[in-house]
Amino acid sequence: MTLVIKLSGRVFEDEELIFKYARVIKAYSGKVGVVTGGGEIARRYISIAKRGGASYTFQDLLGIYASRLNALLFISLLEDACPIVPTNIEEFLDAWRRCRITVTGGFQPGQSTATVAALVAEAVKAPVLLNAANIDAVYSEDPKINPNAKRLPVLTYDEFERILKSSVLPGGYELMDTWSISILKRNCITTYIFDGRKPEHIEAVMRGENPGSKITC
Ligand code: U5P
Repeated sequence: MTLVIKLSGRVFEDEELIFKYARVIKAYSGKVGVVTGGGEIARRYISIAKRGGASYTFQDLLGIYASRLNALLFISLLEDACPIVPTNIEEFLDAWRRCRITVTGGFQPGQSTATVAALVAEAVKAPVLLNAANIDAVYSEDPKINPNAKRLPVLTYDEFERILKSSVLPGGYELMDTWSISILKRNCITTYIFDGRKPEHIEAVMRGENPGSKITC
């Protein structure tokens, strides 16, 4: 099966975790598309640019370049990944045709890497998108604000959209942005959101388990 996975930028803050993900992806026998988030580098650079009065365009571009740096780091750990980081969907598809593993970061300002992951999943006709997130599942409310928030193992995109209060500012996207949801919804691609600190959850999803939240149309 074709595997499309979005790696939260937070993964790149833990060296051992990066190596573990590289091992899991190497061991997978099928075609893989990986989308890397911008993480701490993106947030730090965006914050400096913002303080200095830079436009949202430049703030987003810094986030995009940070996510590409994470993509290149990941590529460097995989022998059979395409050596270039695609910068748009056409370049992604070109790499996808030539290589078993294609790793990419951001594409263009105004969106998050969740939208890139949705566009990639759509383009390669992936039935599912795996989101190794910085939260272990979707909750009825932000569990950091309300500790009694309910964990939701299964939900629809409509329910997810109602819960999600995503900002559209550079570096401010949580979990997923609304554009990514509309792309996943129009293709009926199932999304699995799980704790990005647990690479073993990829295999769990492949075995038909649901280690976090499963979102369907
Ligand atoms: N970003 C974009 N376009 C993309 C991907 C990312 O503008 O296609 C920017 C956003 O500012 C985003 C940041 O918040 O890079 C880091 O990506 P993410 O880790 O938030 O997905």
